[in-house]
Amino acid sequence: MKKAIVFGVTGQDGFYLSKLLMEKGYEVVGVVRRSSVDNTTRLKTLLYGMSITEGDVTDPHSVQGVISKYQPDEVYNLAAQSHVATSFKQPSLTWNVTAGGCLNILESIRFVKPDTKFYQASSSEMFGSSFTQDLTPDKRGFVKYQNERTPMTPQSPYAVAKLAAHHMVRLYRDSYKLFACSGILMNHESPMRGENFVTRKITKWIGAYKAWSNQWGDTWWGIFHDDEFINSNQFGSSRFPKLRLGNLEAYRDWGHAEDYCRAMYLMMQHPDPDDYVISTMETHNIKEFLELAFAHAGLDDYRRYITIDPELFRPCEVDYLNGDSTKARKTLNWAPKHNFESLVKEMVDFDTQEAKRTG
Ligand code: NAP
Ligand code: G4F
Repeated sequence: MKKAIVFGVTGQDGFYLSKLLMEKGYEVVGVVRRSSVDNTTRLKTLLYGMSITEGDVTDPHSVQGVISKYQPDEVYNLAAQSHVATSFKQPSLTWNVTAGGCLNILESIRFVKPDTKFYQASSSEMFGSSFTQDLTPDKRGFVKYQNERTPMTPQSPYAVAKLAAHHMVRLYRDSYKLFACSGILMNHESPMRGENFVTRKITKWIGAYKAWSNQWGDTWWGIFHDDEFINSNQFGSSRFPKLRLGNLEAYRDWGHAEDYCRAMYLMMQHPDPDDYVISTMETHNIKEFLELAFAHAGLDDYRRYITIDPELFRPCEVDYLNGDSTKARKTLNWAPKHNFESLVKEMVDFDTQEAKRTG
């Protein structure tokens, strides 16, 4: 039986990766940091089949202790301060967890068990403002994309930290001959997505709004909108806050976390360690996400339900991500099973059911 340690097991990808590894017959050890309230809620359906141990990637002793104790075949580093906007407010913490954490794991593997395979969760945020540009086949326009050869110009403290970790992985692979690989993953979402990322923020809001309007909105006089609230009548007897969003113009290549965790696993099974871009090869802006999500929920024009909050704009933005994952598709025989439309619908349906269930 192979043994895998997963750092960052309590996050979105921790859930899908642990589930996959357990289905493949692995013994999975999840590393959970100390918290004053339970942070293993995403894992509730998996906990009976895995071991949980305490550790924090910023603490080299705890990292080394876990690797010494469990002597893993594979280590996956999903741990990060992963919110881009937060990284502008907490750059030191982001650096320590996201860059330093990766280094602590690499060093522990080097000293304790150098034949351990290592996966690093690199990010398409590292491309920042960069893209590669080719003429379209009819030579009338250009197609813009990012692949393994695209230069990287990170636009946030998070992306700078991820890029430092990414280079560290390459260095440990080249200099110490560790089996160390990085997945340069484009945005990936699911019903397990953190609630303050834009996709889940939208679908959570839709679920909550539908639950509210089932109770208050189905009256003959209809509902009344002002700038901040949707009101059940002109007196605002019951009010529901509008969905507050920032920049709606940015393009993201949104995939499903389940597909992307399968790509992580495949990278670790390939005979040679390498870096791979993982993407759907399709890009949409936030307005397109909103249009599809609201239409699927049976709501009319999304613009009536949102309010733009300048506080939610970032000091620097990544305007355009569109991954070219040809290398992973050819070398790892990987392809996504979900698409943009099925992803959006799954998230809306999940959050609508959840809001109904929890009242
Ligand atoms: P996530 O939901 O934010 O999960 C991050 C995980 O890191 C959580 O388990 C968190 O624990 C843990 N963590 C944070 N600080 C830690 C520390 N000091 N020590 C140990 N663990 C710590 O992120 P995700 O969406 O699953 O993404 C997984 C990884 O892929 C992250 O590294 C992210 O940066 C990267 N990535 C994500 C995407 C994407 O679109 N999802 C794309 C590219 C790369 P708590 O639960 O206790 O907070
Ligand atoms: O959902 P987001 O916060 O994701 P972002 O910044 O692209 O980062 C995610 O993907 C990266 C991979 O490319 C990961 F490495 C990273 O860990 C994370 O998982 O924001 C997406 C877009 C941005 O352009 C943002 O400005 O949505 C825009 N946006 C507009 N209103 C908003 C909001 N983002 C958030 N979080 N909240 C808003 O209200």
